Order: sequence, then structure tokens, then C-alpha cells
Amino acid sequence: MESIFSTSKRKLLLEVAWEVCNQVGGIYTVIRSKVPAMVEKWDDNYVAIGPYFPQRAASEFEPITEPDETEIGQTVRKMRQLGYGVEYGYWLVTGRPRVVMFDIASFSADQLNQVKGLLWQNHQISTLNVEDLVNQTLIFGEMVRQFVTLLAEDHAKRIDIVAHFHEWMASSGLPDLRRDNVKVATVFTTHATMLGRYLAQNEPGFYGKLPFFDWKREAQHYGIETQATIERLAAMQSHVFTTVSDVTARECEVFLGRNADLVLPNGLNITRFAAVHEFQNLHVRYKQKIHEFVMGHFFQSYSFDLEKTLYFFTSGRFEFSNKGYDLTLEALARLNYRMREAKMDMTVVMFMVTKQPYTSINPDVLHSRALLDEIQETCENIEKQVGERLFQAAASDQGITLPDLNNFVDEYWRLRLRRTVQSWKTKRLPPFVTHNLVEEDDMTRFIRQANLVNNEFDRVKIVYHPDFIASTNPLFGLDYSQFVRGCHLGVFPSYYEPWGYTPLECVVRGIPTVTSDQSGFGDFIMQIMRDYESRGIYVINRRTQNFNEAADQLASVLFRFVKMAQRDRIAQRNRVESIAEVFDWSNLRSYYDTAHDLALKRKKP
Ligand code: G6P
Ligand code: 1S3
Repeated sequence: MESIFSTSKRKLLLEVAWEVCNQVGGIYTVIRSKVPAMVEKWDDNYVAIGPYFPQRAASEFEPITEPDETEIGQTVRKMRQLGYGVEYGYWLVTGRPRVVMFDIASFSADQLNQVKGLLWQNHQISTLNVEDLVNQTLIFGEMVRQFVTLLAEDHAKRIDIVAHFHEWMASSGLPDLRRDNVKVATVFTTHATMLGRYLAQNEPGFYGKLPFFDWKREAQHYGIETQATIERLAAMQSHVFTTVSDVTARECEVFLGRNADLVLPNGLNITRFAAVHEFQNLHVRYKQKIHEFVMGHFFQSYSFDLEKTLYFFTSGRFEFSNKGYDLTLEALARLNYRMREAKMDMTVVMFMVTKQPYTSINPDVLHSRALLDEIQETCENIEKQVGERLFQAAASDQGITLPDLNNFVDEYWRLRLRRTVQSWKTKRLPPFVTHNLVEEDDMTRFIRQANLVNNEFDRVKIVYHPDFIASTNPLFGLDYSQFVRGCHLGVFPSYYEPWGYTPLECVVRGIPTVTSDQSGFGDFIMQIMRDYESRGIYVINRRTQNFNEAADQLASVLFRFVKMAQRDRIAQRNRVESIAEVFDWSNLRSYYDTAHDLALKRKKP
């Protein structure tokens, strides 16, 4: 008899995630950036599976309209016959893989209640009074389970199926796939544990207490029992259980009751420029755009030398202490003090980029920017007028000696320039937040308390931008990637960060960065590289140092950076950019290959 998992069979990989065609956070980046490397290996045998949200999918999805007799096409048809809304087509990202998406709305309330009943009966997963998002993930998980079951029933004789589930949000059906002995090899990857997220944020000394937490009691305390139980069962029931870093592997043991079999580090799809200096040129180009913002924002109150100004930034979701915003602000206050004591003439502008509720961009900030644009326009007109008249004068007899250029400017333009500049100048301090927030938050409170309020004498200025950066944003006119390129240093000393893409996004653009040994990325770089610091990756020790010590270390790192000569900064950018290739998925996909091979091996009879 033919073995179900014979080595000669074709293999099919399903990658299942809530963030397929649905950008929420970092998992979208993992999957989307990995697609080209996956398709290179799996070709047509790679299929992504996600939930269907029409508005989000609109720009990323193209349906297959021709009859499709592949195993996936047939199974989609069967699901539709059962009355489910299923979209099937191509995900329009580099690599263009096939994608199957399940329409949550095609599931009735009765069906959901039945699923909940079975989750309780079979696995004691309590789903009473859960929030709507959890209900949606339960529906998604169930549709995935049914799809995989049908696919395996019809085709597992001829193909080996591997299903790779990311996070609990995709995985409520995984325990039943195991229970029903469906012929599929499963991998489950957690990108953070639910309990880790909550406890790190709320429990002082989280890491020291880690071995002693009672997962169930804490899950009940924080009202996340459903999520934590699904996560735990998915980890325990998968053939291969993985996470993204050694840092997170430590908490998996405690919260999920199983040691991770493998750690799968995150990469990016890296395209390096053929000419090495190209990324340096881009730095100058986008720095100029940031200069324009800074002039508009600060120079109406006072000015400073842009040639002696450095741009630092941090960015991420608003988890104030998990992302290390508290430590960053504390270190900046100390840096400000040190720079003033040393009577330095450098200026640091720090951008704190995150997302918080706001009503509008601060009208004063917009108005100042508009007036600066008007000044620029006036200057260009004057330049044009002087140029034309000088040319005429030069071509005539007067050309022998250089005439007084002031005479070439009309009274109209002189007046207009003077008036615009006068109406622009103000005595108030430049605001440290660019938007009108719905309410004060930890960031604004800390900034005020640290007195980092953009006084003229401060060497460190703060721009808190409570919205993610997009090219449509009128303040910068840059997309996030361009903004990163224009800055000098990314600052991400996270306290809780399973991986952390933000420092890696700096590295691949040749921008030095600060990370921490409690972030998966920082931990990984310390394992694979000895000279990471001289290459422009600074790792703050948050494992054994307390807040005060870590703030001091960060302030020292920043102070040293500020003192660097420009030629050293340029050389350091070259060194950091040369690391990028290590993180290309073409190198890191092999970790995923190992996980899939192992799952198939474990599944085989
Ligand atoms: C790049 C450019 C140089 C420029 C430098 C500015 O390396 O190729 O022409 O002088 O950036 O560096 P800075 O660190 O001062 O922004
Ligand atoms: C998670 O997203 P987050 O920002 O909520 O997954 C990311 C991808 O693995 C990871 O980079 C990040 O640290 C986690 O926290």
C-alpha cells in the first residue's frame, strides 16, 4: 500500500495568517516580504490563506476567474458549495502567490455558536463574552479547519500538505486538525505571546518573575483566557512549534507549556543598489525634505544651523514602556543636559513616531509650514527677477562691472518678503507634538516632566508625531522608508519585543540604529556578530541593568554619536548597510525549510 507521506510525493505549503492581504502589524511584513523567497522554492505549490476584508484586499488581490482544477481550486469550489464566501486568486505582491481568503460575514451566528460549543466540549476553550475580534478569528479558524480537512480528504494520497499557522488568530482550528487526524503536517509560529505582551507592560520586573507566573490565573486576570488558551493549544498540538527569537522562546516555555522546537528569525526582501554610494545620495535627498519640515516647525521661533543638526527617530505601536519610549525620553533628557554642559553647538531633533488618537494636525504647525512655503515661493520669484535683469544688464554696456543687485528687485517683492517673514515669526515655543491629541498621554506627560519642551537653549528638540508616516502626510511629504533614509539614527531600546523590524529597517537602508538585548533582533545580532557596535548597531543592556543604568548607557551612546565627525558617520553608514544581506530571506528562508521538513517527518507514520 502506498504510504500517505511517501518522499516522492509533491509537497504543498499553505501559509495561514490573519495578516495575509490584511495589514495590521509586523506579521504582514514577515509574510509579504518572505513571499518571493517562498515562491522561488515552492513555485505554484505555495498558497497564502487569510481573512477577506473587501476594502483592505481591494488593492492587493486579483481573482482567478477561469475554471481552476488544481487541488486548491477544487477545494475552494467545495467550500463555496457549502455556502461559504471564499475568494481565490493572486496576492498582488512581489512573487504573486495564489491566495485563498475566507469571508467572515458568510458565517452565521448559529454556526459560530456551534463552533464555540465544540471548542468547549473538545478542548475546554471558554469563549463566553469575547470581543468581536476574537469572534472573527474563531470563524476564520473554523473555515481554515474545514478547508484543510476537505483538501486533505481529497488529495493527501497524492500530495504532502504542510500548513503553517501564524499566531493564535489563525489557529483556533489547529487542535481539531490534530484530534481528527487530518493528513496535514502542521507548524505553529507565535510572534509574541498574549501573556508576554500584557505582563511585560503591566508587571514591574517582568523578566525576573517570568518562571513563576501561573498562565491561567494571569490570563483570567487580564481577560484574555480565550486567546491564551488557543495559543497554548496550538503550540502544544502542532507538529512543530516555533517562535521568532530566543528571547520569546523563553516565555513560550512558561506561558505555552512547550519549548519551541525551532527559532525562525525574521528577514526582509532586500534589494541593494548596484552603486554603493546611491543610498548615501538618497540620505542627502530625503534629509533635505526633513530640513524643510524642521525650518517650518522651528525657525518661526528661533533658528539653528542645519549643517550641525542630527535627526534621530523612533517608531512603533503605542506600547509606551514595551517599546522603550520611556527610556528613550529619559536618555534624551540626559543627552540634552550633557550637550549643554559641554557647550556643544550641535542640535538633535528627535522624532517620536507612533499612532495615538488625534482630532487634527495642529493648525499652527500647518500654518507655519504654509507660510514657509510662501517665503520660499517669494524667494524663487526674486531669484528669477534678479537673474533675468542681471542677464540683460550683463549683455548691455553695464556688464563690465557687477551692478548693485538690490536695484533689480521690485518694491512689490521686497514688501511681500518682509511682510510674510514678519507674520511668520513668533515668540512662542515650537510645539513638541504635531497633532491635537484627543487626550494627554504617557508621551506628552513624560516630555513635559522631563522639560523637553523645545526651549531655544535646548540642544535636543522633540517632535512627537502621533501618526504613522505616509507620503500623503502634508508635514513631511515622505513615505516611511524615505523618512528613515533621511534620518541619522533610529532609536529602539525595547523592553518587550519578540523580534522588532524597526531597527532592521534602518540597517537595510544604511542608517545606524539602537536596539536592546531584550529584543529578538538585538539578541540575534549579538549571537551572529562580534563587531556589531562598530558597524552601527548599538545594543542597550536591558537584561541586567535597571532603568536608570540603561538610560545612562543610552545617553552615552547618543552622546558619542553626536560627537562623531561627518566623515565617520558616512563610513559607519557604509558599514551598517553592508550587513543588510544577512537578513535577506534568501538566506533566512532555510529556517522555515527546516521547520517544514521536520513537520513532514513528524507527521509520517
Ligand atoms: C552622504 C553624501 C555626502 C554628504 C553626507 C551627509 O554620505 O554622499 O555628500 O555630505 O551624506 O552626511 P550627514 O551624516 O552629515 O547627513
Ligand atoms: C510582532 O508584532 P508586534 O509589533 O506586535 O511580530 C513581529 C513579526 O514577527 C515582531 O517583529 C514584533 O516584535 C512582534 O510585536
